[in-house]
Amino acid sequence: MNIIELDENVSLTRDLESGTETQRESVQAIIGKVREKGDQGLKELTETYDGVQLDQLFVSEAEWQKAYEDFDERSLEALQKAIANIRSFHEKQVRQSWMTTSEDGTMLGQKVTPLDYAGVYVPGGKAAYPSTIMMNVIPAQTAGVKNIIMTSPPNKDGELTPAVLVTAAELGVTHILKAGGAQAVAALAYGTESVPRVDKITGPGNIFVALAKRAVFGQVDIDMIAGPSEIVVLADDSTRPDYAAADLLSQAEHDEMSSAVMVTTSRDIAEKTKEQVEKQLAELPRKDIAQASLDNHGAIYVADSMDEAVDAVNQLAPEHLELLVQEPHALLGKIRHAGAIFLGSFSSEPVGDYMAGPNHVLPTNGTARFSSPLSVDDFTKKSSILSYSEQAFLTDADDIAAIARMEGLEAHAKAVEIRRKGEK
Ligand code: HSO
Ligand code: ZN
Repeated sequence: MNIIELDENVSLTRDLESGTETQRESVQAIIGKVREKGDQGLKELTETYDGVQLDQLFVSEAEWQKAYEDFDERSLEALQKAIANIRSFHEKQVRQSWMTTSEDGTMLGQKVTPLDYAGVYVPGGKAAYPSTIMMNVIPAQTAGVKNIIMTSPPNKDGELTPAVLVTAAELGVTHILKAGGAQAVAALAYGTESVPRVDKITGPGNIFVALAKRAVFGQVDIDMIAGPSEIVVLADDSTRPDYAAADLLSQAEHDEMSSAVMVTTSRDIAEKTKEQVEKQLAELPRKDIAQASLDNHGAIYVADSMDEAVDAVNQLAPEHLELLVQEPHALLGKIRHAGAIFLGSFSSEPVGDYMAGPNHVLPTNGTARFSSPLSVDDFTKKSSILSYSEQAFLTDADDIAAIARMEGLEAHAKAVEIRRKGEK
């Protein structure tokens, strides 16, 4: 990890994979096949890409039960505690419908309605994270979505991991489709004989999943296309280098493309953190991934003042920001752009990944400038409500007609005037 004098040009943004021409073509072909052949197409594609012939597309009762037998009590308790915390946080996000009534009898409002169907994609293999299942399913359930279809690619034996099945069961998910890649996204977007068409698809995935989500956007809604994880640690001369290093590594181990950055006002802390990173890195099972991430996308920036450091943080607009400084709460007001802000020595980033309650699906690649964590709002939509009394209508009618004529839209004006004159 290099120690660099801070200048104005800091950025975390990396070129996001937009896929090759061949990948995009194959995604289109896969979507086409699922649309044309439904369940049969899905099965054929699962055989081709996952190497398994499935009789049943959905997880069976017997599979759910076996998953519990293969799962230990300690892990189950941890999951249950996390689920309770995440639920209680998201319940605070629920918005009520509202209506205002004026003296003339006008009623105006907004009606909030949950989506009917949500589809949650869960990657296969080692990246089938229980935490990500919770973070996608809970906001949907809290919003009031009645039908949640989860989908995840099966292994060569046609199975999903016990952790995925138990997490889903603990959440109350009842439908898990055994499908991955673009074919799973296509099935959710268009529906098949056995897979209902959903209204929105969320969840992370590889490049094929990302390309497929982009391709079906419009047919259905999608969440953001999440980029590799990012962390920025803001440090002063009070920061413990061992804590800072451990937290940087926690995100660097996600992916070679992840980005772990420190911005500090103290050269001494910069040097000690660099040493700690090297020492702790050597012990990690995923050291190769973390090393590659730090080599290509990691840095320790030294700033002349806290104001300059905060400006840099806002420019970086990181997914996760840790304020590992003496007075974190005093700085909070100055932070404008970050997906999640962690204050003080004990709010280590993994606290947010797993347990605290806020969502860990966060804007990456500088998009915290304009977008927000995944939330209950992502699984609802709003309808405007308008109810005019005759009195209110008569007050506004001439003005409405005037604006309509400004726009050259005579039928609009007439629709109002026909009522004003009381014509039959
Ligand atoms: N830090 C990741 C989420 C995650 N971490 C899942 C562990 N498991 C992106 O925010
Ligand atoms: Zn993480």
